[in-house]
Amino acid sequence: MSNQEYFFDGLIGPTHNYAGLSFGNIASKLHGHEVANPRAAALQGLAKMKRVADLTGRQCLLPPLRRPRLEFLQSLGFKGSDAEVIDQAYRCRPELLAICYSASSMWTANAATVSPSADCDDGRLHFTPANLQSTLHRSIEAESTTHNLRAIFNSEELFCVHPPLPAQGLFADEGAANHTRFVGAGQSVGLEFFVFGMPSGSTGETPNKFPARQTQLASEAVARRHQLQADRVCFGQQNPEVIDAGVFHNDVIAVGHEDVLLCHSQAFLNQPELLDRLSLKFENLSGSSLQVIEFSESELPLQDAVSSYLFNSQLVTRKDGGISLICPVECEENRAAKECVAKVVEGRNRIDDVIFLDLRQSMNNGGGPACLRLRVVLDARQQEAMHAGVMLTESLYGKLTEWVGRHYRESLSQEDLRDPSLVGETWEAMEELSKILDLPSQVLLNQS
Ligand code: SUG
Repeated sequence: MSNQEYFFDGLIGPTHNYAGLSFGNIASKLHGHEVANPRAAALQGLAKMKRVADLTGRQCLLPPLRRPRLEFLQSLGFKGSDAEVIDQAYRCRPELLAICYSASSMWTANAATVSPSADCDDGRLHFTPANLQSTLHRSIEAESTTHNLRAIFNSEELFCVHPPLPAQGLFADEGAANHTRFVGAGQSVGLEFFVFGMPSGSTGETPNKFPARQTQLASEAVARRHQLQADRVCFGQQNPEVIDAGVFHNDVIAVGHEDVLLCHSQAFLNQPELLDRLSLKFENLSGSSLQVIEFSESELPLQDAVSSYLFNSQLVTRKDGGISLICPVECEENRAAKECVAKVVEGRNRIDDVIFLDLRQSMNNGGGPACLRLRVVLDARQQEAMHAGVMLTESLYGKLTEWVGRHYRESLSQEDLRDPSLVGETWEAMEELSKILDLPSQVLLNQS
């Protein structure tokens, strides 16, 4: 067993809903206040996990965070029984109730930034859970995510789960959605590419319309904490114009895997210079060249890139060594995106297969295949040491689909969030999940 990349998808929680909470995320705004189907959402997510498990044998999951987070409402002055707190919040500020119910932890590309031990000076695998400062509903994920990662990767000798960065705008951090690791064939040390939207200082170019959710200061701090030498790191800035067009995370406009980078020609600021710098660093580190597959505005207009989520496809190396591109079905329905997919698969590169998946429940909140997974490269000892209960086996898949069928509603509107019976229903599901995943219920319900 050598170093291998594992995919940790977020198990979609029972309170998945459309609250229109993410400013700058076009799908979230467009579908805000529609009626969600949590059961379909979870089954779509599990079907993706099963497909990747069959292709790679390396699929795991992260549990949903316990919702509603009533402590959040209590900290804002809502008092009384659970039912009273919920009722007051709904009547006074329904958006605060939606925040404490959000299932947004499903997008585990935002759970943390991960540096495999081969890249880090102390030889440990480093995680920095994202503080998700830019949106209130996501900022309440950070503490519980840290807790869960520590329970799953529970060896200080092999893993280092840092606390999130300071909870402050200057350190706004959205995790692996703005981080890509490239590695040459047969190599263990990789080049870590950090992309930020907000430069430090007062002179750089910034978006006008929508927020930049990742700061340069945060990306630099994560690289420092993870003990990455300068030859293993490259920093770049997102093009502010694409942020204003709805690219709220870099993984909406670029995806990298092994020695391949697939991106739009407008993804980055000063793109030609940045890609030269990235390619040179990669060549110096790995002795081989980086394959950049770029689509221009005429091949794929920015608007189609954002609506189809082509660049949020997931690239996975299969057991047979080929690479599959896992796209949302929206790419099959968009003519320009479909043509680009065909070019990728027919081109001279290792991506030789495409799979279109229906992830519409997540997509309608702006979360595609790549948003739903966190990549963790583990060596043999780390594979042995991590909590085995989160590995998606055939049997776990069966148990989880059955569990979803018993506990999840088929319809959840904003109005439904005021129903106090949703609290008990959800917590009961989480109690049972802790048994299925063999994780203490104090961990899943964060009662410790
Ligand atoms: O942070 N949507 C998420 C989508 C995250 C996608 N992740 C990556 N690109 N890696 C977000 O904007 C919407 C929730 C709502 O509106 O109900 C939301 O949080």
